Amino acid sequence: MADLNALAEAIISGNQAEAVRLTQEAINEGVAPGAILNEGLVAGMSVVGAKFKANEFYVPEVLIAARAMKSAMELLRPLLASSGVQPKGKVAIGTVRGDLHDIGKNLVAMMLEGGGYEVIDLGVDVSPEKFVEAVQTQDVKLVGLSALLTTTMPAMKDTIEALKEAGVRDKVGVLIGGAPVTQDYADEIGADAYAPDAASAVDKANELVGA
Ligand code: B1M
Repeated sequence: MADLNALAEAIISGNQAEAVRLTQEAINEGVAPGAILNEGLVAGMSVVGAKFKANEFYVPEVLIAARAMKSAMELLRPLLASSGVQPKGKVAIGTVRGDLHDIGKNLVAMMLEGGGYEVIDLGVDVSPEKFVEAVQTQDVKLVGLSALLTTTMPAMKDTIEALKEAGVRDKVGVLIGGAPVTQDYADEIGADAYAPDAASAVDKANELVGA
């Protein structure tokens, strides 16, 4: 009998092989893909996020858990698509123009995926135009901007301005973060939310899309 609690535990402990095995077992037994996602993978990643926030887990543990989650997601993704389980929404995330730091952005992307979002990762050094194009061509609900350098923070403002100029600013929520970024800066440039870490990013995303 498929054990979704054990699957959540495998994610929390970052046991990739066990996470894949339990996911496959649940699929074979006909457990609904949405239940495997929410009661197994998302439940596990929520605990990981809470532990990370509480400084009980550090970056390596989160990366290992996210790797287990991603491997299990590979099995589940095609089934979720065909069973009509809707992600909470699409998030286009990237590190802003001029900035090559991606460790934090990748963590945020993985936590968002673990939180039930479809993530379009635009990579690093992403121009405002590229963010605009993602919003215009895909049904994006949230734009996530990451910056690690004080010198690239203004590119966050430029990106928001570009969204306005393209007439798509009102279609999306804008979430920003990165070590030098603050709530004050988010307010100053007109972002919708700021998150200090990857787990909070999921909470903020949920608030913004009403999930
Ligand atoms: Co760079 N670097 N770096 N660097 N680097 C910093 C950021 C720096 C603080 C180091 C220092 O001087 N003490 C400094 C910035 C100073 C400043 O601007 N005030 C700096 C500098 C100066 C530079 C270069 C200019 C160095 C040079 O070439 N002279 C250069 C710039 C290159 C460029 O981007 N154009 C550079 C290059 C590099 C490497 C390539 C060597 C490497 C990056 C590798 C990579 O990312 N693939 C690197 C690294 C690793 C760092 C440090 C050491 C670590 C950053 C990191 O990954 N932290 C960093 C010093 C430090 O922070 N201790 C430093 C771990 C990560 C999990 O945390 O990214 O903060 P973080 O993400 C967190 C939160 O911020 C938040 O959630 C994450 C998880 O909790 N968050 C979001 C992040 N994005 C978010 C988005 C959200 C929400 C939350 O919503 C969308």
